[in-house]
Amino acid sequence: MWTLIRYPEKADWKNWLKRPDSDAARIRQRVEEILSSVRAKGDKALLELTAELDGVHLDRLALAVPDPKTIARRLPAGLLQAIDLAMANIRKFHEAQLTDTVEVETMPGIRCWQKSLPIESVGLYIPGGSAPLFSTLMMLAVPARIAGCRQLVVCSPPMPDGQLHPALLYVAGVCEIPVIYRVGGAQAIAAMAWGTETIPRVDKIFGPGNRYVTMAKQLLQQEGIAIDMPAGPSEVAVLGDSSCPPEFAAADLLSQAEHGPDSQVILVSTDESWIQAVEAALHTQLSALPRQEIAAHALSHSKAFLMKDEEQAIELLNAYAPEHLILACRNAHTLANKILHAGSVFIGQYAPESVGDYASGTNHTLPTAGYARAWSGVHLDSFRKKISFQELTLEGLRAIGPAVETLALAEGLQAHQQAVAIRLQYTKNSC
Ligand code: HSO
Ligand code: ZN
Repeated sequence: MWTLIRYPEKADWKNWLKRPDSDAARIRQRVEEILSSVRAKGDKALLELTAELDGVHLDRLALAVPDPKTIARRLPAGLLQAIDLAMANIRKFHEAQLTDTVEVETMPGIRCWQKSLPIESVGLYIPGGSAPLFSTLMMLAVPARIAGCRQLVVCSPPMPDGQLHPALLYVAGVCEIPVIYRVGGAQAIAAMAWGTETIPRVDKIFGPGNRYVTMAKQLLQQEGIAIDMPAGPSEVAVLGDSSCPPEFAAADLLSQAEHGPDSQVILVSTDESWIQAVEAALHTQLSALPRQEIAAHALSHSKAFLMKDEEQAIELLNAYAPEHLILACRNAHTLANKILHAGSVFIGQYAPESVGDYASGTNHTLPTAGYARAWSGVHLDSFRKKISFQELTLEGLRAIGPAVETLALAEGLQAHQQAVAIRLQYTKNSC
């Protein structure tokens, strides 16, 4: 089980809150090998790596997405309804992020505006492995379509039989994605970054993944490809007290722990007996989970913090900057205003992380590993870029010109000054 840390000294927080980072050098080396193989051999490397790493022998990567009505017949009605409900909420929340063009007259005769435009081609990486995360396709494809992206290139590792999960195909069909490329891992990221014979090159790559995928995204970012964020192993922090049944908190911690052995879960409270009750509930619930081995592994490097007071607890959580933060305590709503660094916050005991993972409407692609200090989770503008425009009348140039000339000369950039001066000279006698 986890390590319980009672009243940690502030000087030790950093150490306690460190994310595990073993093997980084080995992972980097392996990813560099994979990247150079994809660069040199394109599709051939992708097929070979899929055989070697996923144990699936394919003769081609592309799988055409059937009409959603056809795939719907292969899915239970309850699952279809749940997907439709989730997608409707994700659509609502992301459509609400469509903002108007910003336009300001900064001075008479000087009009500045900013316009959002879709990123033309986006790559969506959907993890597979032990659990096919078709919900990630809902989280990425829905906002990409709202933003108006022209091309959605989707890569996901195949299941052992070489197929893709029907729910993944259904979501793709609804989002009008004609084809999914059956490739995962660092090799999929490389393929989307550079393009291969069959996989188109994209402008920006989205999606979570294991440490190989994350490393590939980070290495390729250095070559100029845009990425959503350096998302790594999933994590949740729960701040709770006796107002929340310990079973709820235990279930939330396990929901994150079951993602993978390297997931991180953290419990914070000012009440030691409540922490002990959560631990007891964890034992009971863990033993009934199909993925108990994975969850137990994740719990073995997780931590529970007993804090002196609420203020310290919040300070610790801000220092940790968790991907998900659940406030299952009294005054949760007020405390939420004190949160400065987190990917997504769940307020009150009736807001489990699972609802945000799947269906409430918020995005589940979030910054991990403390990146929430400076990065946002995926949102509509992740799929758009902004262009600024300006238009000046002669009156505007006359008003602003002297200031620009002074600034340019102060920086020693005479050609800049000249670009203004020449116009004012030419138009001296016009009105
Ligand atoms: N908690 C994951 C997202 C997810 N959960 C997908 C279930 N499916 C990362 O935030
Ligand atoms: Zn999850």
